[in-house]
Amino acid sequence: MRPHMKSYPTAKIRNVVLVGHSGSGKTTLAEALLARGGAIPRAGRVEDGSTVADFEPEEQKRRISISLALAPFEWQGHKINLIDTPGYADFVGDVEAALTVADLAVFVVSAVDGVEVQTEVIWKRCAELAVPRMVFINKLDRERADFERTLEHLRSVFGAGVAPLELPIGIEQGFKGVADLLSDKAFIYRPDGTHSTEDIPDEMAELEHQVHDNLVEGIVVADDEQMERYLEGEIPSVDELEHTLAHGVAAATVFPVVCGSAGTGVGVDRLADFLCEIGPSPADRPPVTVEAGDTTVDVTPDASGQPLAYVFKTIADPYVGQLSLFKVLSGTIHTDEQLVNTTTGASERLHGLFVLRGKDQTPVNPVNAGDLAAVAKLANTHTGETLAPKGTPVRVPAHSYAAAVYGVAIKARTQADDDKLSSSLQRLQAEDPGLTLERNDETRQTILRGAGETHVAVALERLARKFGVNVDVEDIRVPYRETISGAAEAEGKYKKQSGGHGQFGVAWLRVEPLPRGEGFKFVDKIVGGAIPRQFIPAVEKGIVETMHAGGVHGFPVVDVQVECFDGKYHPVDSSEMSFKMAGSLGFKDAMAKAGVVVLEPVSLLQVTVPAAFQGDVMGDINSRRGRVQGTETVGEGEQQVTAYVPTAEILRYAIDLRSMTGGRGRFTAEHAYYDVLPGHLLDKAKATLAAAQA
Ligand SMILES: Nc1nc2c(ncn2[C@@H]2O[C@H](COP(=O)(O)OP(=O)(O)O)[C@@H](O)[C@H]2O)c(=O)[nH]1
Ligand SMILES: [Mg+2]
Repeated sequence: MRPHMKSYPTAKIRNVVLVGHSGSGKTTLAEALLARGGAIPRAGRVEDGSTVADFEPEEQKRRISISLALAPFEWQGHKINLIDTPGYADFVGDVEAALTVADLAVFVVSAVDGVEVQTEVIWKRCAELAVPRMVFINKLDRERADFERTLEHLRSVFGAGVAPLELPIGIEQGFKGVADLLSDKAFIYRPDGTHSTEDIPDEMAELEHQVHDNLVEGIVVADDEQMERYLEGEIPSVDELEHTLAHGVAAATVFPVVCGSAGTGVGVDRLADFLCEIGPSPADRPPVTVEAGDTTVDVTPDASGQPLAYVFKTIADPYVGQLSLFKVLSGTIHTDEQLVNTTTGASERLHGLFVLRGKDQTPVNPVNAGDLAAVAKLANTHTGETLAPKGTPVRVPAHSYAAAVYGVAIKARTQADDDKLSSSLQRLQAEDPGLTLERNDETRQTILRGAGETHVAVALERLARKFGVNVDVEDIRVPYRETISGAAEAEGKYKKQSGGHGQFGVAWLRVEPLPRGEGFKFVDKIVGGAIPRQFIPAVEKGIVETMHAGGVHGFPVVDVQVECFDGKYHPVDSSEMSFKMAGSLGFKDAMAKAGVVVLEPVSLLQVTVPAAFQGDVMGDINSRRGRVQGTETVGEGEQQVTAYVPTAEILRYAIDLRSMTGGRGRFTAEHAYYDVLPGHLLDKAKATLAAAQA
């Protein structure tokens, strides 16, 4: 019989997300915790592609985490639902997804590299969402590891709530244990990851006492009664201190800092202890506010309440179908439960419930309020949707995704690839809503967008691996257009005499420019039957087709008014065909006489950066032919720069802004209007058109 996972009560569940900058050691720490908890026989290595969390080929190839991964393990009667997340900015969508179900975020910070950009970005997001936080200072065994510097860094960036619970004993190769500031004990580690409990070494006793006193003071201020006793000289017990501390953690006002090494195992078991002792259970968190029609309802993780599940992630699997990862917000969910997707209205039966660890599945039944589990083959359910009993139309507000700001044009390699492309991309989007897809009819390109270069590259690799669809990548072509700069008249004459009955039609046309964005206007000024009524629409049709096919430079023509004011016909030879041709020929001629200008799209660009980068960003916008419209202070020390910039100049802005600001900037860009392309750039614009037609 396959092993079953035990069902844990809400109070014994800890939903813990590991977050932080790429390379800080999250995946290695998850591995160490799983091994220590007995969930896996031994810890795998990121370098060998043998970890539980980085199981996808795209992750193993790059040696980075790309998707969130579940890594649950059992520890002292608790079930710790660890969620490993990517630290790379392109994949912040999965961090967002994990934060919607986590009750505690553990920030993994490298003692060598300190607080890095993505750590700051995610901390800020956690603060907005009021997610409880703690910090694991990692890599203390590494050369150039520095605990004090890292702690100072944490304090300066994250403020006074940062509270160290441990000090390292030894450093770099000599790192062998931690001093616990609450109990005044030293924990010295053996190679197998277990530890012995000893007295604090003499040489650090003085420092330890001082930090201990600070910590105790920091904790007791949150509790009036403890504070009073403390002022009278009584030191609360370790249990009492932990209790008060746990309240501060749940309220997201205190951020405990512990330390260790995911590589050597020092401090790892103690981190697991802390997660159980001071980490909030789902029941310790504020209720989740869900939308219920025009009002909202607060949901608490009550195991006897209505069954309610939130799907925070779906994984497209070509073999077993789609996997849906969910959190039980309330009630108890059993195998074969019949629920309704409150977004799509689809009825879904939850056939088999299981616990996911990396890619491994272990059956579980039931799943209690607060717990995380997975289910296969929900046909009509996507990321961010809610499952509820029939007649309970409640919905968890969906979380946001990083703007899809970097795009490439994709082209199916073969007809077989083309046939499967759009359905496969849709399945990929269901898994990763941070991807967008758009068809541009003017340039005849399909554009895939994501948060950055790597995001898009990974999406294409998944497309090939999961669905066998191969595409080639092309540069995005800018949809240039052309229009006229003056007014002119011309005669469009089509005459053909070939044997029997011929073709004959003449249309006199006057063209003049329309204001930008008006498109096309046809004015029928024919009087006295110079062109018979039934042929006038054909003249217009000939003009419209020519405008679409391209004007003097080959770009679609816009913003023109065409008046048809005279013409000639032949009672036998005239036909719709001849007047369509007359319209087309007359239009081309009139346009050439009127003078032509090429138009380029201009985007509204909004860039948000720390104030220190404002000057660089504005200078860079100017060098891209952009026009800054204004700047505004938004949030803490951040500036938002608004500008109009030619779209052709910002096709790779996602990459450029990241290198300009070290990943501290973000932006949105949307089409705003068309403007005249400077003459010296015409050849370049025509070259992209030529490439497209090649
Ligand atoms: N020496 C040492 N190396 C570590 C430690 N933690 C992680 N590493 C290494 O740091 C690199 C990045 O680790 P990884 O777990 O992939 O980081 P992540 O991006 O945060 O998931 C890998 O080469 C790990 O082997 C540690 O505590 N000590
Ligand atoms: Mg990782």
